Amino acid sequence: MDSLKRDGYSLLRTRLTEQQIELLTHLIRQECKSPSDGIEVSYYEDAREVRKVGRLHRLTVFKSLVEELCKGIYSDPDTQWEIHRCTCFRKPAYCTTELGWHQDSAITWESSSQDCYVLWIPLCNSTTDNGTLRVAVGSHQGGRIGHGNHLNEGELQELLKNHKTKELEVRPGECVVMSEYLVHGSGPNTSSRERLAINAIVSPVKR
Ligand SMILES: O=C(O)CCC(=O)C(=O)O
Repeated sequence: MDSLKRDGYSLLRTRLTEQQIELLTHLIRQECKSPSDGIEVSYYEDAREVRKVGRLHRLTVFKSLVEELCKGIYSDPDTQWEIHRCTCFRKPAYCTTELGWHQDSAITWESSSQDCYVLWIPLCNSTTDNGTLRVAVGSHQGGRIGHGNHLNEGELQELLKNHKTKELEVRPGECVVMSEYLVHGSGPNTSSRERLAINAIVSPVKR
């Protein structure tokens, strides 16, 4: 996966089936109505638009499907994977909120000392009009910026001088793998359909 090294992201060869997509979509909608023990349902930052469903890896089905997708990261099928976070962002139709540019790595995060990857898996067709993932190509090469996670305005302006941004169009169940240092975010959903996507921070278990 040369593009993962060079650009900081790549499309995995593993993907979810239609039945798996339907199941996960159904479970996420249920969790939003009535969260199971340990699942966190909140809003993204102050925006009372974007629903954030966190700790989804506590549900066996999410855990095992994410582990299955991880097999596409390394060619060694015996690698075991640890899931640090698994979250869904649910953007309703005509939602103006954007997820700001950030890295999925921060000095204070428990997982930050390991070799981490981020998986991003839309459960619907993810396009430029419904708030798909946007990336700053190659931005992982500088490692963690400041303390990591959200970039301040100065850091962002500096970064955008040196890196092109790209909106990734991804089909349902396909999986984008990113470096934990890749600067990314997502746009507003101007379409008439809800946009659901899950992401997971994973690392290989050291043996
Ligand atoms: O699903 C999205 O809109 C973006 C998710 C994301 O950037 C993240 O969870 O780090």
